[in-house]
Amino acid sequence: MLGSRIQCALALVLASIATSGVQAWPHGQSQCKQLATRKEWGSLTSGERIAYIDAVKCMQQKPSNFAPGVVPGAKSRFDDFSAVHINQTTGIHLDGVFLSWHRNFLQLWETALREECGYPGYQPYWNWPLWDDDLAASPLFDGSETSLGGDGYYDGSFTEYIVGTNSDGSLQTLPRGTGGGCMKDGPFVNMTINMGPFAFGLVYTGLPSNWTDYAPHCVQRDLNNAVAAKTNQTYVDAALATATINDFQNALSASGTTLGLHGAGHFCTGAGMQDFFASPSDPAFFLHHGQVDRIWQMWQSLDEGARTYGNNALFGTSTIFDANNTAPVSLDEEMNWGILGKPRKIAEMMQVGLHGFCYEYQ
Ligand SMILES: *[C@@H]1O[C@H](CO)[C@@H](O)[C@H](O)[C@H]1NC(C)=O
Ligand SMILES: *[C@@H]1O[C@H](CO)[C@@H](O)[C@H](O)[C@H]1NC(C)=O
Ligand SMILES: *[C@@H]1O[C@H](CO)[C@@H](O)[C@H](O)[C@H]1NC(C)=O
Ligand SMILES: *[C@@H]1O[C@H](CO)[C@@H](O)[C@H](O)[C@H]1NC(C)=O
Ligand SMILES: *[C@@H]1O[C@H](CO)[C@@H](O)[C@H](O)[C@H]1NC(C)=O
Ligand SMILES: [Cu+2]
Repeated sequence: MLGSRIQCALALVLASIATSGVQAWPHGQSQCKQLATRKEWGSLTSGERIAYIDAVKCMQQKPSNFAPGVVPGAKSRFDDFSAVHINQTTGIHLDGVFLSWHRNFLQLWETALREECGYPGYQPYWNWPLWDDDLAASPLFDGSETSLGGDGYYDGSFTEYIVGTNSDGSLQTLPRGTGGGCMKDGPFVNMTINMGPFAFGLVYTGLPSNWTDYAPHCVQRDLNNAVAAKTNQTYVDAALATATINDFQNALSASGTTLGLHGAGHFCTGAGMQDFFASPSDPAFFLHHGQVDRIWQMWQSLDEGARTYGNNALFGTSTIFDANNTAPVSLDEEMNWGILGKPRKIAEMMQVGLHGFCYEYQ
C-alpha cells in the first residue's frame, strides 16, 4: 500500500460519560443485543471458507450500483467497494479517520456479502503472526481451492521494491517476493480487476479524471516472507503496548522500509495489495483489514473509556499525512462511504458492540 514498485479538544462531557463506564454515545439503545463471531481464516472449516469465497465471487457477478456512466470501470458490486476506496484514498489513510472509516467499510462489505449474496457467516480475518514465516504455506495463500488464491506467476522484471528516498538521495528498498504476476492458482486464478493500477505518487497530485475508466488487468501477487516478518508477534505486541493513539497508528503505518503492521500486510502480498488506491480489489484486503480492526479493538479494550470516547481516542485530521487543510478529527465529524452506505459520525465507529458493530473477534 505504501507505494507501487516506485514508489481536539474533546468535549469533557463525553470523556466523563465514557470514564464513568456508561456506554452511551449518543443513545443508550444502540447497544448490540447479540454479537457475531469473526474468525481467523485458518480456523474456519473448508465449507466455511468456500462459502466466503463463493460470496466474493457472487459480488464479482452482481452488477454495480453506480448510475450508468458514473464509474465505467465499476462493473460489479465487488468493484463498487474498490471505486469508493479509490475515490477517498487521500482522506482515509495515514490520518485520524483511517481506523474508523475502515471499520465501517468492512462492516458494509460483510453486510453486502450476507444480504446480497446469501453468505451465512461473518467477516474472517488474517492473523498475521500465525503465518508470517511462510505465507505460501498458509491456508490463506497456499493456492488451494479453500485459499484466497496463491502466489503470482514469477515475473523476473524487477529485483526489489523502492519504497522511499533518504535525505542523501539513496533509495529505501525492500526485497521482492517469489511471484509478481497474475495469481497462478486457487479460486481466484488469473482474476481480473477493472480499475487501476494507480501509482502511489497520485496521493500528492490527486486522481486523474480518468480514474473511473474501465482498465481490466489481473491482480498481481508476490508473496514475500521477508516483509511478512514485519507482522510477527513482536510487532503486534509492540503495537498493543503503545500508550497513545498516535503511537498506535504509527505502529500500524509508517513510511519507508518500516511499513508498520498494516503497511507490511499490504506489502507482503504483491502489487494488487500494494496499490494504495485500489487494494480492495485483492480479496485478501478484507481479511487484512479484519485483523487491523481486531488489533484496534484489542488496543481500545485495554483502556476503554479513554480509547473510545475519551482523550486517547482520536489523533489526526481527515487529510492524508495529517496535512492541516482539515481540522483535527472529532467524534462529531461525519464520514461517508459513497454509494455503499449512509454517512455516519465518527463517534458511531468508536466501539465494537455499539451502533450496529455487533461482532467480536475470536
Ligand atoms: C468521490 O468523492 C466525492 C467527495 O466525497 C463525491 O462527491 C463523489 O461523488 C465521489 N465519486 C464517486 C464516483 O463516488
Ligand atoms: C492463467 O493465465 C496464464 C497466462 O496467460 C495461462 O497460461 C494459464 O493457463 C491461466 N490459467 C487459468 C487457470 O486460466
Ligand atoms: C489515464 O490517463 C493517463 C495519461 O493521462 C494514462 O497514463 C492512464 O493509463 C489512463 N488510465 C486509464 C485507466 O485509462
Ligand atoms: C520479529 O522480528 C524481529 C525483527 O526481525 C525479531 O527481532 C523478533 O525476534 C521477531 N519476533 C518473533 C516472535 O519472531
Ligand atoms: C499549516 O498551516 C500553516 C499556516 O496556517 C503553515 O504555516 C504550515 O506550514 C501548515 N502545515 C503544517 C504541517 O503545520
Ligand atoms: Cu484503505
